[in-house]
Amino acid sequence: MFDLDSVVDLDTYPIHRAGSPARAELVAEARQQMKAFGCFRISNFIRPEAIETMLAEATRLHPQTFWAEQEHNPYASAPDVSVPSNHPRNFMQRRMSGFINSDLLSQQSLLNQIYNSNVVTHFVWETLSTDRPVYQWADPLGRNPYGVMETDHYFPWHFDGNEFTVSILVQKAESGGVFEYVPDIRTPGHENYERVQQILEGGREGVRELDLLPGDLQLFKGRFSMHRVTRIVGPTTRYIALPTYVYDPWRMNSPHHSIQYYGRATDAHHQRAMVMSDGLLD
Ligand SMILES: O=C(O)CCC(=O)C(=O)O
Ligand SMILES: [Fe+2]
Repeated sequence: MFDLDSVVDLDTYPIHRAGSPARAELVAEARQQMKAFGCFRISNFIRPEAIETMLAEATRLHPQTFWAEQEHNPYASAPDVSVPSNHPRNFMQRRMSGFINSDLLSQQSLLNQIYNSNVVTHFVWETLSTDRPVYQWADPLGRNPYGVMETDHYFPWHFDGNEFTVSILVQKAESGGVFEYVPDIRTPGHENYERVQQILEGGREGVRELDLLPGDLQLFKGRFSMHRVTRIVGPTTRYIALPTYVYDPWRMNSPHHSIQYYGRATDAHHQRAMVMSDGLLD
């Protein structure tokens, strides 16, 4: 039987007590951060013992990491010959990073337990100030993987296939590995290619940095806020748990996106490939 209290510091952050003043205060603070910065962070949300257990799991699964060293555009979509070569859709960046795909986690995995917790999902939903329901994702590979990055690895600017991502740093790199993002640079129906191109070409206007610490909970809008992870310096592997949340639990990453990030696409990815209902590129 999963005990949320052994993982989340429910004494400080009683997310399980719907209606309690402490929870209402936490939700209000998270919403305020989300509105102001397009992202929020709750320090020491996950208990240190749980982080230890997650680190042991990630270390055990490390040999099964799918490593990518490849070029892709910020949408993880195929290049587009109908637009100029310097257009964001043709702006290729080299990524070196890995994932421990979600389907490698055991049922008892602490990361799976956190992800399957409806208390956590409900809390995530509430911080978003949205009247649309938010769900755990169907994507069998991308739903809650561990991101793995080693010396010199770099995760360039990109958008996610899912709307929202929680990140929980499990092990910090010695230096580098900083999460950078541009809040809400695109919105449904508006790609904002001009600003995206400025950032891809090195512009820093609107770029925010977040140097996470192990155990912090972060929530960001990966489908709308372009983001990256700066180059890893030093020998320590950076591990991060990445539970994802979506408006449409049935849809998955496009097969192209899934192959680039997670090394393969399943039959379900092919069956469910379709135009996104928000009209944005993958
Ligand atoms: O490692 C991180 O902090 C973010 C990873 C990420 O953006 C992704 O997996 O799509
Ligand atoms: Fe991402």
